[in-house]
Order: sequence, then structure tokens, then C-alpha cells
Amino acid sequence: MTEKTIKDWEALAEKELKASPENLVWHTPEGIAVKPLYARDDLAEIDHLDSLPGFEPFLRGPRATMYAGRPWTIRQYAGFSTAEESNAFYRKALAGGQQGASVAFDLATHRGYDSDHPRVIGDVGKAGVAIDSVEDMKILFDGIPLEKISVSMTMNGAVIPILASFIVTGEEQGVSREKLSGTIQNDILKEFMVRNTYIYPPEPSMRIVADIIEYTAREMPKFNSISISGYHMQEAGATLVEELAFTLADGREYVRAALAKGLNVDDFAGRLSFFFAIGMNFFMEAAKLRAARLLWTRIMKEFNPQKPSSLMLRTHCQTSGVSLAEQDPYNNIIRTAFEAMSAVLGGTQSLHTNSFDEAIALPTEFSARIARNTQLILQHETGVTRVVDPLAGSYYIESLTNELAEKAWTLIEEVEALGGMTKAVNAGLPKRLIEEAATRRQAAVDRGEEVIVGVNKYRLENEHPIDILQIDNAAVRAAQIKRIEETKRRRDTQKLKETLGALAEVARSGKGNLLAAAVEAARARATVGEISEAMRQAFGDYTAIPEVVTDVYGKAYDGDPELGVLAGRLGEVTERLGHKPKIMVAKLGQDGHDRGAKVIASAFGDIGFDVVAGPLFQTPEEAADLALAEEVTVLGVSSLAAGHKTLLPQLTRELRKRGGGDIIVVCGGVIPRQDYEYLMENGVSAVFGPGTHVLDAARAVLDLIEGKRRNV
Ligand code: MLC
Ligand code: 5AD
Repeated sequence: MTEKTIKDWEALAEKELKASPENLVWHTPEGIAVKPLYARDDLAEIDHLDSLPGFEPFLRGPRATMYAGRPWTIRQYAGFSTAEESNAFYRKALAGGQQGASVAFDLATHRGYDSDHPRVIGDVGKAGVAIDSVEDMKILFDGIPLEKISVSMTMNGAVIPILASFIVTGEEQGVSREKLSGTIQNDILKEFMVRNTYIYPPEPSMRIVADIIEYTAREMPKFNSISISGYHMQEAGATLVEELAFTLADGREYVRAALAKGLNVDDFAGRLSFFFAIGMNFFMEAAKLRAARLLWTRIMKEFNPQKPSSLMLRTHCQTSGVSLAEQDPYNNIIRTAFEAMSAVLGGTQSLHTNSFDEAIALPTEFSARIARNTQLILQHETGVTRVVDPLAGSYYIESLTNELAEKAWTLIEEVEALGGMTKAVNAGLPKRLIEEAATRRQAAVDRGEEVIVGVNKYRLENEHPIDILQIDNAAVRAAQIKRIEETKRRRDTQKLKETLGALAEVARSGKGNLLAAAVEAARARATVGEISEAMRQAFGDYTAIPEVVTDVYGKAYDGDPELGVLAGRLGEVTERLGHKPKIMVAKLGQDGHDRGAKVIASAFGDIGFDVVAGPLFQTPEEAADLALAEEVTVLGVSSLAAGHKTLLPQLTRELRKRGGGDIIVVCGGVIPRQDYEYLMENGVSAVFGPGTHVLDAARAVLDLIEGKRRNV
């Protein structure tokens, strides 16, 4: 056999293609040029190739034996309705092979409101379980042995009352806090960037994070104090480089905050954990986890830790929600399986696989079983657990790992130049970059440059509705209010006052530990809302000013006649109305998922509409007031947290009450087909489900303005 070179391959490829193989280079959103072929030469400059798992920089995995010694934890995120129902769901899941628990709270709880608060009428029990006090928490974990099962709690805003209630629940179950194992998300920086369940301004919020790290380091040695999350950044539209860079930069910021409390790095660094999304770019996602471990070791070295565990990045992963579609939903099972395999090849420690009904509703028992079994089959049938880091040595994977690390490092340094992540977040840099990436991606999907099977290619003529989980929000709320009343009746009011007063003083003075004080209050049966409020008095709350990116969607359509035709129609409507049609994009209730709203506001602006971006967390009354004050023609509500059936009828009622009955109300987001009719009967003119082409939505809105009713 004669030795062939890359030059020979290029010549052969050119003959085969009848064009230069340069044409096959794939330019990814990360700005990486993926070549059609990688070879030994690509590894020449890479210096991590000889690293081994269990040793720094841990690129090949934090443990020496990885899954051969112990497979990753199957940890399905779940929660809905009442504590009783969620508890029954967890027990069944654990009996069915799930290995760790993971609690999804409703948005009222996330934002520190009790279920009886007037601002959360549409949110209680909807996107997760409603927890108002220790009494609910005890029901949630009834019969689940907290000394054996590790529990993750996704909580950031109301993290102090929730963790305090969990600690007291353990205590009353007979499990002292040093035996509790699990993870609290406690990652507030990404809330300000993308997830939006903040309560207080950034500075006191960072103190909360540091106080929790301090308390757990001292009292809860088996508990991971934080789950530094990139997941939501990718969900909001971030590229993988952005996800990687901003997450690690967040981590560095938290380490600094903990050190500023006088902690020794080795006392807490081993209990910092991470959380990434795994989307459809199969090899790049696996490479991302390897790059993340490499970079984290590099960052931690700056702090001179002595223990190897302080340098180790351990992570949970979740398959991507945003990659799933409402259309032809069984395709989602396949997508999730590929993503799960990628997470495992990347070496995750714990994994959630999404259910196929993701784009429509919360999982049913059936869809949750399939999601769980996807992991059980991976663990037991594929042999993928037998060999550590099986992708190592691949020319492509090693090159990608290296390139992702280099690109992310450049962005991390940019953040550093701004003075770290808190400052970068205040300056709005990460949020803007992520929103631009999201809008660019929407344009790529709308233009068919990025294919989604069943959505923009091979779309079915007829979709068959699937069974979905419906939650009776009013019933959950009534049950919660009853338990709050009972709890309040039975507690010792003197003790309550003292403990809440002490907590408020810790918050005000800056002295003492907030979590330690909150544990006392939770023991005295202070509610989540009361504990949050005691701190709010000292900290105040945070309101974000909505900003909208411009010229990203429109630019993707530069010179495209499709946009030209639409702009022409818009011109005619403008002439007739005497002004540009004005659309307000609103978010109601505690639903902070604003990627869709932001993308719509941005794209509609580029198309030529006059756009008002409403603030987050409005009540229907507030949204109606703003719509009237702004004299809008159309009010578009984006709903992703299942509050639509409660909040939209209220909104149309409030509009009518104020003489705004002629404002056209449309809505979009995660809305099951089963609900369309109900919404139309209640004054909504059009519903745009997931996967709607933005230009189709714009055309439909113009139709409505011109008096034609149409549904997309
Ligand atoms: C692991 N172990 C081994 C081993 N592998 N021991 C010997 N040989 C091996 N090969 C040990 C570990 O050291 C550890 O012990 C124990 O086994 C458990 O392993 P782990 O790897 O630590 O797994 P786990 O306990 O599952 O912890 C994983 C984690 C943690 C560190 C990533 O933070 C976690 O569970 N995170 C989950 C976060 C989550 O679910 N979030 C949901 C977000 S949903 P020891 O003693 O060392 O601990 C969301 C959506 C939304 O955010 O927006 O609402
Ligand atoms: N139960 C199960 N999964 C949930 N997710 C969000 N809330 C729940 C819940 N209550 C998942 C979805 C979503 C991601 C943020 O987490 O996959 O995309």
C-alpha cells in the first residue's frame, strides 16, 4: 500500500464532487468551520491527548473508571400540581428504575409567592409542584428515604426558603443535614441572563449564593451547593461556545464570592457542580463536556486548591427541550435518544431525558416512562458504559474539543476584561449575544437552512393529537390555600415573629448566614412567601427592562422577495391606518420563558411593525392598561408555562372593561391544540403553536388587522 496524503484525498474528493471539497465545510453557529475530513495532522498542535480519566485536567472524566465503575445517575426532572401527586409520581419513577430525584417547582414558588398570592393565580401547580411550607415538603418526600436517595432541587429565586424547608423536612424524617445528599441549583447569574426567576437585585442575590455555599460547606458535606447552569442559555438560543464560556465564567464568579466570605477553596470547591444542555449537534455536544472539564481545571488552578476534587467538573445534563417539536411528536423520542447518547459519550454524571410531549405539555406517565427507559436501555443494553471516554483519540473529536475550548476561553477572557460575570450581566453582554443567536437561529429555521424533520421539511398533512397531561389549576390552588390556612392556624405566632425578625435582621445587617436564620423560620412554619418577604424588605426586588435586538432577523432575509412582499403589504396597512400597526408582545404571570417573545418582538420589528415589548410578570390588568396606554392594534401574548387558559380570558375581559375590546388578541407558545377552541371562544383571534414560521405569523396578524380571521 502506498502512503496517501491529505493532498491525495483532496484531489480524489474534488473528482468525486466535481467541485472543491471546500464546499463541504460546515460553518456552525459557534463560528467553527467543520471540515468533511479530519486526520492525524489535525492533532499536531493539541497537547491534551495523553491525559487520563481521574487525573487533571479531567478532560476524559472526573473518575478513573467512570461508568464502568458506576453508571451515571438517571435523574428525571419532574413536578406538577400538588405535593401528593408529585410524590406519587416520584415513587413510581423510582420503582421503575429512576435513580435520583429532581424536583420541578411551580413558578409561583420559584418567585417566592405563596399559592394564595393574587399575582400567581394562573401559575399555581402548573409548570411544577406548588410548595408553600415545610408541610408541603414533607408530603413531597413522604416515603422517600432522604438518607439514600439524592435530591436535586431546581430553585434559584426562592432558594433560601426552599432549601431551609428541605433541611427541616429531613430533620423531621429523622435524617440530619450532614446525611442529606443532593444538589440545589442556586445559580442566580443565569437567571438574570435567561431564565428570569430572580427576586432580588444582583448584589443581594450573590450574597444568597455565597451564604448557601458557606452553610453547606459547614453543615452538609454530601450536598452540592450549586448547579452552575448553561442549560437555560442553550434553551434561550445560545451557541455551544456561549453556553460553555458564560457557564464557566459564572462558576469563577461564584468561587470568588465564596472566597470573599473567607472560606478556604478546598472546603467548598469539590461540591460545586454544573449543568449543561445537550442538543442535536451530536459530536460537538460530547466534545463540549470534555472541553468544559479541561477549562474548569484551568480556571480553578488560579485559586491554588490542594485537593484534586477542587479541580474537577462534575455535571448533570438534560437533553434539549428547544430541539423538540410539536409536529410529528414521536420524532422527539428519537431526538432525545441521540442527545442522551451524546451526553453519555461526553461523560455526564447525571442525566435527564426529555419526554416526547415536551413541546406541548408536561410529561404524562406514559411519555415519562419512555424518556426514562431511553436511559435504562442505554445503560443496560448498548455496552456504552463499559469503556471510559470511548471517543478519545478521534481526530474529529479531539480537534473539536480543542477548538471549543479555545473559542470559549476567548469569550471567558472577554468577560474577565469587563470585570467578571456580575459586571458583564449588568452590562447586558451575555443576554444580548444570546438573543442575537436565538433570532439568527429562528431565521435559519424559517428559511429552511436548518432542517427540522416534520416541521420545515417532511411536514405531515394531518397531525393526530396525542394524550396530554391537563392540570386543574383552580383545584390545586384551592387545596394549597386550605393547607396554608391550616399551617398558619397551628403554628406558634410568637416563635414565628421572632424567627422572621431574626432573618430580616441578618438580611439587613449583612451579618450572619441567611440560610441558617431561614432554617429557624421554616421550623416555626414560616411559609415560602413569608421568608421571601422578610428578605425582600431589606433587599428590594429586581425589575428588568426589556430590550429587543434589531436587524438580525431582517438581515437574514436581505434581498429575499418573501420579506419584500410582506413589507409591501405592511406599507398598505400603514397607509390605511395612518400609522404603522403597533403590536405589544406580552408575558403574563410568573412565566419567564421569554426566548419566543423576544424573537417575535425582534423579527416583527425588522419586518416593519411598531413593537412594544411588555415587561415580564404582568397581571392581565397591567397588560391591558399598558396596551391601552400604548394604543396598540394587536396584543400578542407568549405563553410557555401553561397559564394560558386562566390568564388569556382574564386579559380579554380586562381589555373589554377598559373599552379596549377592539384590540386584536393573539397568542403563541406551548399551547396544546386541545385548548385552541377554548381560547378562541374567549376572545383570542389566533393561536400560534410551537414551530410556527415567523413570517406566517406576521401574515396572519396582517390578515386580522385587515379584518380576515385566520388560524395558523
Ligand atoms: C461516581 N461515584 C463513583 C464513581 N462514579 N464512585 C466510584 N467509582 C465511580 N466510577 C460516586 C461519586 O463520587 C459520588 O459520591 C456518588 O458516586 C454519586 O455520583 P455522582 O457522579 O456524584 O452523581 P450524582 O450524585 O448524581 O451527582 C451528580 C451531580 C449533582 C454532581 C452533577 O450535582 C446532580 O445530581 N445534579 C443534578 C442537577 C439536576 O438534576 N438539575 C435539574 C435541572 S432542571 P460522593 O460521595 O463523591 O458524592 C432545570 C430545568 C428548568 O433546571 O429550567 O426548570
Ligand atoms: N416536569 C418535567 N420536566 C420539566 N421541564 C420543565 N418543567 C418540568 C416539569 N415540571 C423540563 C423541560 C424543559 C426544561 C426546562 O425542563 O424539558 O424544557
